Amino acid sequence: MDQTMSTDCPFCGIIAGEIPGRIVHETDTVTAFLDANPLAPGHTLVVPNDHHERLDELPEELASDVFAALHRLTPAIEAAVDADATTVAFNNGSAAGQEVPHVHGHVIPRFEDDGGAPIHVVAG
Ligand code: D5M
Repeated sequence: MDQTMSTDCPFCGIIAGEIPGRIVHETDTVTAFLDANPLAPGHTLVVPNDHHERLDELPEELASDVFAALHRLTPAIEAAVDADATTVAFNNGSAAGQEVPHVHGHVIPRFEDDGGAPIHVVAG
């Protein structure tokens, strides 16, 4: 795969196979892997393979690929953990809680009995 990498980015390392990651889906442009600090079982991150820090820095076609992966994966993740719904969110910039500077969509399974409260997607 031809990947635009940033050397000190953990997500680039996972995509390149240099850092262990629990990858659940990959294409030439997008990879999905389990979050190391899950807010619910099945919490998954969907990332473009090329390193870009913020959503608006993605070429439009790559943004479409990320959304297409979210579209495909969200029901599959719900089914895998028997969830009733999902919270799908991007922290876009450090002031929004983005800790890893590589665009990533969180897919967080939600359950009828989890209270339905809004989730603040910040690493802890
Ligand atoms: O969320 C960053 C998320 O990335 C946070 O939920 C932990 C997760 N994380 C950090 N490092 C790893 C590795 N190496 N594998 C899997 N998941 C990881 P943010 O939106 O930036 O606050």
